[in-house]
Order: sequence, then structure tokens, then C-alpha cells
Amino acid sequence: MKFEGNKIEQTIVNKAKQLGASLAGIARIADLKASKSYERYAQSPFYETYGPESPNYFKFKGFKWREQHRSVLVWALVHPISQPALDWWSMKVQGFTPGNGVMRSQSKRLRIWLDEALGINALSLPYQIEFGGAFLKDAAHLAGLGVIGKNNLLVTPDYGTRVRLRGIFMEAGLEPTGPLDFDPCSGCDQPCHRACPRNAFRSGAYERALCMQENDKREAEAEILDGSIMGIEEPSEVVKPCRYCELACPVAQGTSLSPGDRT
Ligand code: B12
Ligand code: SF4
Ligand code: SF4
Repeated sequence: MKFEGNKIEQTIVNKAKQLGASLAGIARIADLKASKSYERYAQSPFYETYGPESPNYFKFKGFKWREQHRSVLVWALVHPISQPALDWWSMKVQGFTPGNGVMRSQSKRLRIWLDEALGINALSLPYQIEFGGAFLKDAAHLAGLGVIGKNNLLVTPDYGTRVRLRGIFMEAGLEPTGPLDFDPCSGCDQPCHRACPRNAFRSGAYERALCMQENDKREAEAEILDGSIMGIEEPSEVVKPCRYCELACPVAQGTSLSPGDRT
């Protein structure tokens, strides 16, 4: 990660880690706007409630991208296989998943600290794009947390692809901490593609519609689980999203899942 002479950037990244981030970095918003996901999204938008033409856009204007926002702080929280519930969805959980709940609270504390300690106005980004969130894999790539792998996910040198992301926009023109010189997919025989139950990489690239089929099925199969599993008081309906392409990636894990390992 590039830091030479960039004291503020290093201070911010260190603070994020002190508050529990597994990885953290900074990217320029101008670079994020020019990134691959925004380029793709502009060609075929799929969030009905998002975009200047949408009647709902101004409802969320508190989250609108503003000229003053020049940098994005993006951080990762590791989601190890030993803690699957971090990733499970319940409408009764703050932030919807226990992992997202942790990151939401980190976000709030970081935003307040940026203002109080450094005088930087900041905006905690919501997770959902349609409510003003940003494409976080691209932000994390630009900030040097990892690279976009053949599984269409961020692959990091330290935790592989088993991380979740969160971002904060900052009214400060900071130096980017990435990207990283890291190429895990060259020479890999792509267990991530073989692991997919929907063959969503059949064309060689990720196909959203096929992945959605699997995740829609899982939503329909939601089960009632005890509150203690999700860190809440009462039982709730829980959805377990698919992670096969993520868990199959051997980077920083030493093992990979093959299709026969599916449960
Ligand atoms: C909507 C959404 C979904 C939807 C739609 C997915 C989709 N990709 O379209 C569904 C429900 C299907 C889904 C599935 C999953 N998701 Co999801 N999803 C999101 C969300 C909210 C927005 C993503 C989005 O709409 N992207 C827009 C489209 C245009 O981009 P894209 O298809 O994702 O891929 C782009 C990049 O890969 C980029 N790209 C490709 N090559 C390169 C190279 C470079 C250099 C760069 C910069 C970019 C780049 O170009 C692609 C577009 O062509 C993000 C959170 C966020 N705010 O970013 C999480 C997020 C991307 N999802 C995440 C995860 C983990 C998953 C799942 C494993 C399910 C799960 N357990 O949560 C699967 C994995 C599917 C896969 N292999 O991509 C994580 C990714 C973490 C990581 N390590 O990367 C995120 C960041 C959420 C989080 N909590 O941290 N997801
Ligand atoms: S999340 Fe599951 S269905 Fe979607 S691409 Fe990955 S393995 Fe395939
Ligand atoms: S399994 Fe191999 S090809 Fe797939 S993302 Fe990981 S390193 Fe890249």
C-alpha cells in the first residue's frame, strides 16, 4: 500500500483498523466514477429507483453524490468460513446481516472521528446502490485492498475473497492508497467457476441473472432461526446467500471447495 509522505491517509487507514477493519484504503471519487462497474452500469442500468431520471432519486438526496466529496474510504471485514452467520440476512437484524451491522457501526464511529479529529466532513454510504451506495469492489480495487478476480469478487492477498466491504465519502482530496500489484487468477484453474451451482460463469464471465436465480431460490427457502444465532433477542426468518464462488477461491485459505463439497 502506497503511503510515502501521506500522513493523513495513513492516519485514517490506521484508525479504520483500530476500529476493527481487517483492511482499509482510500481512492479518488473521480477514479471511482470512471471505474468498470459504473461504465457497465451506464450501458444497462438495473436499479429502477436509482439515477437522475428516476422519480425516487431526489427522495434520497441526502445521499446524492456531491462535488465536495473527493475521496472514498473503503474498508473490509473478514468473513471467515467458521462464522457463516455474519453473512446471513434477517429483516430483524440491524443492517440486515450481523456482519453489515458491525460495519455500520464502524462507519458511524469513523465518520464522527473524521469530523472531530481531522475536520473532514464525511458521509457514511448505505449498502444498497439504489439508496445512494457506491460500487464498493471497484472502490476497494482502486484503494489497493485487492483485485477483481475471475469470480467477479474482490480477492485480497491476506484474506482472499472472504471479505465484506463498506465505504465513506470524504470532503477531502486525499492520495489513493492503491491499486495493488497482485495477480492471483493467472495460472489458477478457476475452482470458483466450477463451484457455481447455476453455472453462472458459463460464458467465461459472471452472469448476474443466473446468480440471481440461485439467490432468489435461497430467499424463498428462508428458515426461522433462534435469535441467539443472529445476535438478536427473538427468532427470525433468515436467508443464507450463496457463497460457493467465494469459498472456492484458494487465495490465502490453503484449501478450495469443489462442487462435491456442496451441502
Ligand atoms: C446487488 C449486489 C448483488 C446482487 C447482484 C450482483 C451483481 N454483481 O450484479 C446479487 C444478490 C446477485 C449478489 C450476489 C453476490 N454478492 Co453482492 N452485492 C451487490 C451490491 C449491493 C451491488 C453490486 C452491483 O450491483 N454491482 C454492479 C455491477 C455493474 O457490477 P458487477 O457485476 O458486480 O461486476 C463488476 C466488477 O466486477 C467490475 N470489474 C470486472 N473486472 C474488473 C477489473 C477492474 C480492474 C475493476 C476496477 C473492476 C472490474 O466490472 C463488473 C461489471 O462489469 C454490492 C455492494 C456494493 N454496494 O457494491 C454487493 C457485493 C458486491 N456482493 C458481495 C457478495 C459477497 C456477494 C455474494 C458472494 C453473495 C453473498 N454471500 O453476499 C454473491 C457473489 C456473486 C458474484 N460472483 O459476483 C460483496 C463482495 C465482497 C467481495 N469480496 O468482493 C459486496 C461488495 C457486498 C458486501 N457485503 O461487501 N450481489
Ligand atoms: S454466488 Fe453462487 S450462484 Fe452466484 S455466481 Fe457465486 S456460486 Fe454462482
Ligand atoms: S479461484 Fe482462482 S480464478 Fe477464481 S478468483 Fe480465486 S484465484 Fe481467481
